[in-house]
Amino acid sequence: MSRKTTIAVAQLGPIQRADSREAVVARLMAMMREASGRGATFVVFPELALTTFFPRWYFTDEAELDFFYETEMPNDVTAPLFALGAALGIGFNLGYAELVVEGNTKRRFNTSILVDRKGTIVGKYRKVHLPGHSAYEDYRPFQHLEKLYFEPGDLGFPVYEVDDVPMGMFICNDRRWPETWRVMGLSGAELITGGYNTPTHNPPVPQHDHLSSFHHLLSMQAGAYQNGAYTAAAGKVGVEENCMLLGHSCIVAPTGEIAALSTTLEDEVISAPVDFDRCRELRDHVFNFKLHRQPHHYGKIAELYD
Ligand code: CDT
Repeated sequence: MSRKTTIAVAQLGPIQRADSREAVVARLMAMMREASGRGATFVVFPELALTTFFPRWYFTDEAELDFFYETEMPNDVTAPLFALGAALGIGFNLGYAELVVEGNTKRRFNTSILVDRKGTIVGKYRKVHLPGHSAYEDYRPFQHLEKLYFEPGDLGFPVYEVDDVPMGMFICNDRRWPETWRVMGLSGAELITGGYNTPTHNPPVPQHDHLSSFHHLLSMQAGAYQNGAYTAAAGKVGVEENCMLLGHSCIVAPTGEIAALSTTLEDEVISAPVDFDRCRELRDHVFNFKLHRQPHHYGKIAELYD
């Protein structure tokens, strides 16, 4: 990928439970075509992009739960997306629920991948910061059972060379945690991308509901600026199965400035020109890690908290 290019975010409107994966992939492909038509060489899709956000329900039937997971990637349903990406020469980040069968054990992760411009998977990330709760909670109008349906990611925060650009990933709640960004910043990430499903109502703390967009953009802008990286976030947005999900998918420059922001609660492509050499404006000066960091004072950050 050239140091100067265009990147895009493909925000998804709601996916209802009855919607087929085939229909969703057709939507993703339409947005990939639009992104490519704007000159984008990379496009970001949301977290758990192939289905509705299923952790809002409590399932007791394992087969019902298994339905939402992918056991291989690409698979028959997603292969056309990979083929289109390769034909158009556009890379992408895709989030999905991953089921790994190891002997008699099932392992479940909230996963995303980086796919290069040739359609090859070059990186995988499994969500580290799982929000929500692990048991059914009666008082909630909808559940947030990520702690029941996934185990914390076991891959750390890797940074991969994707078409010559060092890239890392976050998934939704990860973007609120400075450690997420810093680990990838320290590995030299110049583009940090991810998807989200953020309900605008958070039942345990409803007094913060009006701040959901502010907290999202605050996290994205601070993460970009403090690590001198471009970042892009794709939301699944709008009213999905009676649950309102936050919009404001965005692309943020290393200066922390918002370069593109979605304005609808539907499928929407946003794009922005990027110049990865601009990361140096931060990394060589204010956030020159080698020159200015004082890690001997940061030990507590990597200790257990109790
Ligand atoms: N999917 C996901 O991680 N959602 C969480 C909801 C937390 S409630 C504020 C998020 O951080 O957006």
